[in-house]
Amino acid sequence: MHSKIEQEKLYGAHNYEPIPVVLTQGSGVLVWDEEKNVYIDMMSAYSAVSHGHCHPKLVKILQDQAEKLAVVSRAFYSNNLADFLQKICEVTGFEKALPMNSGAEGVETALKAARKWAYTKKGIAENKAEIIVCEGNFHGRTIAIIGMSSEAQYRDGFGPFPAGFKIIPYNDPSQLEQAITPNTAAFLVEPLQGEAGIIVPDAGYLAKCAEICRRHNVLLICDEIQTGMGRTGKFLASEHDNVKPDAVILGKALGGGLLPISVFLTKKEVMDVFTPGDHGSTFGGNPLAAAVGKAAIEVLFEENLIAHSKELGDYFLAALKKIKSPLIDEVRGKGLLIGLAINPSYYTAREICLRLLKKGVLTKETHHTVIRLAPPLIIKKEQIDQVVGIIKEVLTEAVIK
Ligand code: IF1
Repeated sequence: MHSKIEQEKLYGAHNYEPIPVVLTQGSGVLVWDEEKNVYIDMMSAYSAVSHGHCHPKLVKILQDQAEKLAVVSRAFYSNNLADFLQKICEVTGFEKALPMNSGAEGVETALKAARKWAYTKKGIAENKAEIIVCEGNFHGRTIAIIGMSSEAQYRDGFGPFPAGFKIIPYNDPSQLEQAITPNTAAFLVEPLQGEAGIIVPDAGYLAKCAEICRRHNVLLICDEIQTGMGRTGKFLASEHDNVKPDAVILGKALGGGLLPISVFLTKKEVMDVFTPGDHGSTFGGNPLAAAVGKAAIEVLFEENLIAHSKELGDYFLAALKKIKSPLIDEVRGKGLLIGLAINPSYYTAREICLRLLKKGVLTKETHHTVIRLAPPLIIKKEQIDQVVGIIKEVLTEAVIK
């Protein structure tokens, strides 16, 4: 067994079962392991590395800012936070932004804002606010967030959980209508479900939910931590349904593949529920994050990565759909967020991922049967062709086995 793997197992919590490869370096779409084997990265760190590994412009901005001013807390103003907040508001069309660090912190911020808005603006009785989420949701790992998860493993052993959450089936607007009560504050939903296995809802699903929410004065909050920042071929995945949610959470790629940055975006009426001291974070909106976050947005547009994600995603999806193999149950996705569902009667997705690893394609399974194919948005057509060829090889060899 690899000494680094042994060492990590000796000292680290066993809260993951990583694919057995020890990465040492990354550049663009490529990563290298200790034996200098090179891999095409089809995971992008769960869509946090959309700009490619160690993007030169973003690394430079990180270095320059780190030598100037990195962390001061929000006890004071800093000269570049305002520029980041203005940029993210202008790009998304929201009036207000609240910067945090991890995606889960961004989601917790949204939950708190929705509840306080329910009490102070909608007139729901104190402690009676309800928030609706979907089966198969993934919004993070805090107690409140796993409290609204439908995944037993994420909940087992961590109770008790906060009240005030309802779970409805995904991709069925009538279920939302039925679940809403006078105490409903918000509906929190992923435009595509990532962790559930890259589940793409029917076209128009989000638009119908938006109409229902509007009619019942319920906040529509989209978790775009994984689907945002151009991943699905639009800046926000909610744009595919021409929906402008009441609020959005961004994370992952907002950090440019270099550091954790998340942000809660909404209209003034909602954000104004926060008064000084209500909510915060030591690192939220720090000068380093503000510099990198603003640049991460700028690079997406400068390098035309959003349109590229759509074009290359459509190309990738079409190529995968052409593969004829009994091992493939389904190919689905949008932009460069694609899931390859493997027929479990043949292999687990992990077994296929291990075979892909041997041929230089790095990815991981989600939910036992789905292989995630979500490369950095900078990927070139030739690299997609290479990956498709390797997938074909692996599936052909696996059938013969
Ligand atoms: C893990 C996958 C899981 C997210 C959405 C919020 C968060 C995430 C839509 C929280 C985070 C990560 C977490 C990581 C594996 C990965 C993941 F969907 F991307 F594959 F787990 F479902 N909303 N997703 O996808 O953001 O606090 O992590 O910054 O926890 O194992 P975070």
